[in-house]
Amino acid sequence: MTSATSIFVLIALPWMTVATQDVIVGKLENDTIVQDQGCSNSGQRSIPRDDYEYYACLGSYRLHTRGMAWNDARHTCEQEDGHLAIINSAAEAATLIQFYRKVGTASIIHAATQEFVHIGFHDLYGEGDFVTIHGDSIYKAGYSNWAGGQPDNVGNNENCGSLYFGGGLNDVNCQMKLGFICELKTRVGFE
Ligand SMILES: [Ca+2]
Ligand SMILES: [Ca+2]
Repeated sequence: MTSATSIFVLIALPWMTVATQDVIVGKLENDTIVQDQGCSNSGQRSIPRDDYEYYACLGSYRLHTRGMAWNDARHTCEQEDGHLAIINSAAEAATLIQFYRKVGTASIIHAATQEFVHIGFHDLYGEGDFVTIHGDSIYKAGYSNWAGGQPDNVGNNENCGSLYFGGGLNDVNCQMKLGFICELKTRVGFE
Protein backbone atom coordinates (compact mmCIF):
# COMPACT_ATOMS: atom_id res chain seq x y z
CA MET A 1 0.00 0.00 0.00
CA THR A 2 1.46 3.34 -0.98
CA SER A 3 1.38 6.20 1.45
CA ALA A 4 -1.03 7.97 -0.86
CA THR A 5 -3.43 5.00 -0.68
CA SER A 6 -3.08 4.85 3.09
CA ILE A 7 -4.07 8.47 3.39
CA PHE A 8 -7.08 7.86 1.16
CA VAL A 9 -8.21 4.93 3.28
CA LEU A 10 -7.78 6.85 6.53
CA ILE A 11 -9.79 9.78 5.23
CA ALA A 12 -12.39 7.89 3.26
CA LEU A 13 -13.22 5.01 5.59
CA PRO A 14 -14.95 6.96 8.36
CA TRP A 15 -17.11 8.73 5.78
CA MET A 16 -17.90 5.49 3.98
CA THR A 17 -18.84 3.83 7.27
CA VAL A 18 -21.30 6.59 8.17
CA ALA A 19 -22.80 6.50 4.69
CA THR A 20 -23.33 2.76 4.92
CA GLN A 21 -25.01 3.09 8.32
CA ASP A 22 -27.34 5.74 6.94
CA VAL A 23 -28.50 3.40 4.22
CA ILE A 24 -29.10 0.59 6.68
CA VAL A 25 -31.05 2.78 9.12
CA GLY A 26 -33.23 4.09 6.31
CA LYS A 27 -34.02 0.59 5.18
CA LEU A 28 -34.88 -0.49 8.69
CA GLU A 29 -37.29 2.38 9.19
CA ASN A 30 -39.05 1.79 5.92
CA ASP A 31 -39.13 -1.92 5.49
CA THR A 32 -38.68 -3.88 8.64
CA ILE A 33 -39.83 -4.40 12.16
CA VAL A 34 -38.97 -2.00 14.96
CA GLN A 35 -38.18 -3.52 18.32
CA ASP A 36 -39.47 -1.66 21.35
CA GLN A 37 -36.76 -0.78 23.81
CA GLY A 38 -37.08 -0.23 27.50
CA CYS A 39 -40.74 -1.14 27.90
CA SER A 40 -42.20 -3.54 30.39
CA ASN A 41 -43.53 -5.26 27.30
CA SER A 42 -40.13 -5.23 25.64
CA GLY A 43 -40.11 -7.74 22.85
CA GLN A 44 -43.48 -6.71 21.48
CA ARG A 45 -43.24 -5.36 18.00
CA SER A 46 -44.94 -2.91 15.73
CA ILE A 47 -44.53 -2.54 12.01
CA PRO A 48 -44.47 1.13 11.10
CA ARG A 49 -45.90 2.68 7.97
CA ASP A 50 -44.72 5.94 6.50
CA ASP A 51 -48.13 7.51 7.07
CA TYR A 52 -48.33 6.39 10.71
CA GLU A 53 -46.47 7.82 13.67
CA TYR A 54 -44.80 5.27 15.87
CA TYR A 55 -44.71 5.64 19.67
CA ALA A 56 -42.49 3.18 21.47
CA CYS A 57 -44.30 0.91 23.90
CA LEU A 58 -47.75 2.05 22.67
CA GLY A 59 -48.32 1.64 18.95
CA SER A 60 -48.52 3.43 15.64
CA TYR A 61 -51.20 5.99 14.89
CA ARG A 62 -52.51 8.08 12.06
CA LEU A 63 -54.81 11.06 12.40
CA HIS A 64 -56.98 11.27 9.32
CA THR A 65 -57.78 14.92 8.76
CA ARG A 66 -60.65 14.57 6.26
CA GLY A 67 -63.86 14.17 8.19
CA MET A 68 -65.93 10.99 7.89
CA ALA A 69 -68.88 9.38 9.62
CA TRP A 70 -67.80 6.88 12.28
CA ASN A 71 -68.50 3.72 10.25
CA ASP A 72 -66.71 5.08 7.18
CA ALA A 73 -63.79 5.97 9.43
CA ARG A 74 -63.84 2.42 10.83
CA HIS A 75 -63.65 0.97 7.31
CA THR A 76 -60.87 3.35 6.31
CA CYS A 77 -58.72 2.18 9.22
CA GLU A 78 -59.39 -1.45 8.31
CA GLN A 79 -58.26 -0.78 4.75
CA GLU A 80 -54.94 0.30 6.27
CA ASP A 81 -54.69 -2.97 8.21
CA GLY A 82 -55.52 -1.05 11.35
CA HIS A 83 -58.55 -0.12 13.42
CA LEU A 84 -60.04 2.97 14.98
CA ALA A 85 -57.80 3.73 17.97
CA ILE A 86 -58.55 1.90 21.20
CA ILE A 87 -57.22 3.52 24.36
CA ASN A 88 -55.85 1.05 26.87
CA SER A 89 -54.25 3.40 29.41
CA ALA A 90 -53.96 6.98 30.57
CA ALA A 91 -50.50 7.02 28.98
CA GLU A 92 -51.93 6.04 25.62
CA ALA A 93 -54.66 8.69 25.96
CA ALA A 94 -52.05 11.35 26.75
CA THR A 95 -50.01 10.27 23.74
CA LEU A 96 -53.02 10.43 21.40
CA ILE A 97 -53.94 13.89 22.67
CA GLN A 98 -50.34 15.02 22.22
CA PHE A 99 -50.39 13.58 18.69
CA TYR A 100 -53.75 15.27 17.97
CA ARG A 101 -52.31 18.61 19.12
CA LYS A 102 -49.13 18.10 17.12
CA VAL A 103 -51.09 17.52 13.87
CA GLY A 104 -53.30 20.44 14.85
CA THR A 105 -57.02 20.96 14.73
CA ALA A 106 -56.66 23.42 11.84
CA SER A 107 -55.65 20.60 9.51
CA ILE A 108 -58.99 18.81 9.97
CA ILE A 109 -61.32 19.56 7.06
CA HIS A 110 -64.86 18.61 6.00
CA ALA A 111 -65.68 17.94 9.63
CA ALA A 112 -68.56 19.06 11.83
CA THR A 113 -66.00 20.17 14.41
CA GLN A 114 -62.26 20.01 14.92
CA GLU A 115 -62.61 19.70 18.68
CA PHE A 116 -62.95 15.93 18.78
CA VAL A 117 -62.16 12.94 16.57
CA HIS A 118 -63.68 9.49 16.16
CA ILE A 119 -61.97 6.64 17.97
CA GLY A 120 -62.79 2.97 18.42
CA PHE A 121 -65.62 2.64 20.92
CA HIS A 122 -69.43 2.84 20.82
CA ASP A 123 -72.67 1.99 22.60
CA LEU A 124 -74.48 0.69 19.52
CA TYR A 125 -75.28 -2.66 21.17
CA GLY A 126 -76.95 -1.16 24.21
CA GLU A 127 -77.48 2.41 25.36
CA GLY A 128 -74.80 3.37 27.84
CA ASP A 129 -72.92 0.08 27.41
CA PHE A 130 -69.71 1.47 25.96
CA VAL A 131 -67.48 -1.12 24.35
CA THR A 132 -64.42 -1.01 22.13
CA ILE A 133 -64.70 -2.09 18.52
CA HIS A 134 -63.21 -5.36 19.73
CA GLY A 135 -66.13 -5.81 22.11
CA ASP A 136 -64.55 -5.18 25.51
CA SER A 137 -66.02 -2.74 27.98
CA ILE A 138 -64.02 0.48 27.80
CA TYR A 139 -63.58 0.15 31.57
CA LYS A 140 -61.96 -3.24 31.08
CA ALA A 141 -59.94 -1.94 28.11
CA GLY A 142 -58.23 0.49 30.46
CA TYR A 143 -59.40 4.03 29.75
CA SER A 144 -62.78 5.58 30.51
CA ASN A 145 -62.06 9.20 31.38
CA TRP A 146 -65.05 11.11 30.06
CA ALA A 147 -64.90 14.80 29.29
CA GLY A 148 -67.03 16.97 31.58
CA GLY A 149 -70.75 16.30 31.14
CA GLN A 150 -70.16 13.26 28.95
CA PRO A 151 -71.58 10.89 27.96
CA ASP A 152 -74.76 12.88 27.36
CA ASN A 153 -76.37 10.95 24.47
CA VAL A 154 -77.72 14.15 22.92
CA GLY A 155 -81.00 13.62 21.09
CA ASN A 156 -80.95 10.05 22.40
CA ASN A 157 -78.72 9.46 19.39
CA GLU A 158 -75.04 9.62 20.34
CA ASN A 159 -73.74 6.10 20.06
CA CYS A 160 -70.21 6.44 18.70
CA GLY A 161 -67.00 7.30 20.50
CA SER A 162 -64.69 10.25 20.17
CA LEU A 163 -61.74 11.87 21.88
CA TYR A 164 -61.58 15.57 22.70
CA PHE A 165 -58.66 17.74 21.63
CA GLY A 166 -58.65 18.98 25.22
CA GLY A 167 -58.71 15.43 26.58
CA GLY A 168 -61.48 13.08 27.63
CA LEU A 169 -64.04 10.91 25.87
CA ASN A 170 -67.29 12.06 24.28
CA ASP A 171 -70.21 10.14 22.80
CA VAL A 172 -71.19 11.59 19.40
CA ASN A 173 -73.71 11.04 16.65
CA CYS A 174 -72.34 8.28 14.43
CA GLN A 175 -73.21 10.25 11.30
CA MET A 176 -71.18 13.26 12.41
CA LYS A 177 -68.23 13.77 10.10
CA LEU A 178 -65.07 14.05 12.17
CA GLY A 179 -61.36 13.51 11.83
CA PHE A 180 -60.36 10.14 13.24
CA ILE A 181 -57.40 8.25 14.61
CA CYS A 182 -56.41 4.83 13.28
CA GLU A 183 -54.07 2.48 15.11
CA LEU A 184 -52.09 -0.37 13.61
CA LYS A 185 -53.02 -3.71 15.10
CA THR A 186 -49.64 -5.33 14.60
CA ARG A 187 -48.58 -5.40 18.23
CA VAL A 188 -48.94 -8.81 19.77
CA GLY A 189 -51.02 -8.59 22.91
CA PHE A 190 -52.20 -5.05 22.22
CA GLU A 191 -55.43 -3.87 20.67
CA1 LIG B 1 -75.51 6.49 23.37
CA1 LIG C 1 -71.79 13.53 23.80
